[in-house]
This record gives sequence, structure tokens and C-alpha cells, in this order.
Amino acid sequence: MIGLIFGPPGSGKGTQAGRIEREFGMSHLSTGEILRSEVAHGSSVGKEAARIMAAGDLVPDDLIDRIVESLLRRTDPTASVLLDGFPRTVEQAKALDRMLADLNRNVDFVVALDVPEPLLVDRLLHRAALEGRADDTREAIMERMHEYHLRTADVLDHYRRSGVPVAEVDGVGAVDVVFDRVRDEIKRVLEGKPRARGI
Ligand code: B4P
Repeated sequence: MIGLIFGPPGSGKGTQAGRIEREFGMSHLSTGEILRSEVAHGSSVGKEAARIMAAGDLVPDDLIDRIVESLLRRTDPTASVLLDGFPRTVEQAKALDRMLADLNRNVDFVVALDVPEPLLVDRLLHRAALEGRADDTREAIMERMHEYHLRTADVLDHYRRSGVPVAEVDGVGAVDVVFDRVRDEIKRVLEGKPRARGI
């Protein structure tokens, strides 16, 4: 099974992904975490990505596609994988379709977290105060929101058009409450049941 956790910056992708990983036995693959690790190690990829990420921009599609393709090729073909933060552009989504087709796999579901923008900004500024991530400055946060609307939001339509089940989940509320909704949606998709409440 291949699942995607999708949503704007600060919507809780990474937070919910850890819980989904434990509940459904999926391997969590976060492109944001991979890039931060490359930056921390000072690799050539990290050097290229650091400045782009700190400005709140998206790293180039070909760079991120190569990273994901190499990881997917090294993954046990029977393992369930949860992709977090990828794809972030329609071009990345098309590249993922090609990678998965080569591996005789496909995207089985998308969980999209829905959170109003003022709350997203509050969450990220709160995280900035706690963790001091380079891309959690107010300026970078606003740029990340802009990039999301400009380039990432259309990814959901790509999957809807392809017939992949897309579950939009209300991401407002305590982390455990949001996870209850996420878990119910994934179970519903896995059981092939129609949606009970509106997408
Ligand atoms: P990511 O690491 O994906 O960063 P993010 O969008 O902020 O999500 P994250 O998972 O960290 O945060 P979450 O919403 O869980 O990407 C970082 C950067 O990497 C991108 O801007 C880009 O430059 C680059 N990048 C990554 N993938 C790329 C790709 N495919 N293509 C190009 N570039 C790429 O949580 C946010 C905060 O909210 C946390 O503090 C959390 O504790 C809090 N929170 C979560 N759920 C909450 C809840 N229910 N209530 C209250 N707070 C909550």
C-alpha cells in the first residue's frame, strides 16, 4: 500500500504521519526530514537545498524526484509506504506515477489535512519559538503558504482525476482528535467503503 499525507505547511502532516506509521505499519518517508538531514550533514544536496528551504521555496523537482526514486527502489516492494510532503507539485505527482508504475505499484489513498491559514501561521510561529527551524520565520512561512497555493494545491486534483481516493480531513483540534478522523478515513478507504460525511 502506498499512501500520501497532504496539506499546507503546518497542517500536521509530520505529526499525523508518525501516528499513521504506528497504527498501520507503514514506513514514513518525509521529504522535508530527508532534506533537513542533508542540510545538517552538509552534503552537496544539503548545500543546494539549505538556502531554498530557508527562504520558504520548494527545492527543484528533479532533485527531490531523484531522492524519492532512489529510496523507493531500495524499499521492500511488499512494504507499505506513507509519503509525507511529496509530491508537492503536479510535475512531482506525474514523476511519482512513473516511478510507481515501474515498480508495479500505485498510490492507494491520499489524506488531505484541511486547516485555515491563520491557524497554520500560528502553529508555525509557535514551533519557531520552540525549535527555531530556519524556515519558520514569518517571512518564510508566508512564502511557503504562497508556494502551496501556487504549486501544491493542484496536486489533489491530479489524484481526483486519476481516480485515487482522496479523503479531506478536518485538521483543526487536538492531535489525537485529528488522528481519530485520519484513522477512520484510512480504514474506510482500505475497506472500500463509500464516504459517510462530505469530502
Ligand atoms: P516539511 O518538512 O514537509 O514542512 P511542513 O510543511 O511545515 O510540515 P511539517 O510536517 O514539518 O509540520 P506539521 O504540519 O506536522 O517541508 C519543509 C520544506 O522542505 C518545504 O518548505 C520545502 O522547502 C522543502 N520540501 C519538502 N518536500 C519537498 C518537495 N516534495 N518538493 C520541494 N521542496 C520540498 O506541523 C507543524 C506544526 O504544527 C508543529 O509544530 C506541530 O507540533 C503543530 N501541530 C501539528 N498538528 C497540530 C494540531 N492538531 N494542533 C496544534 N498544533 C499542531
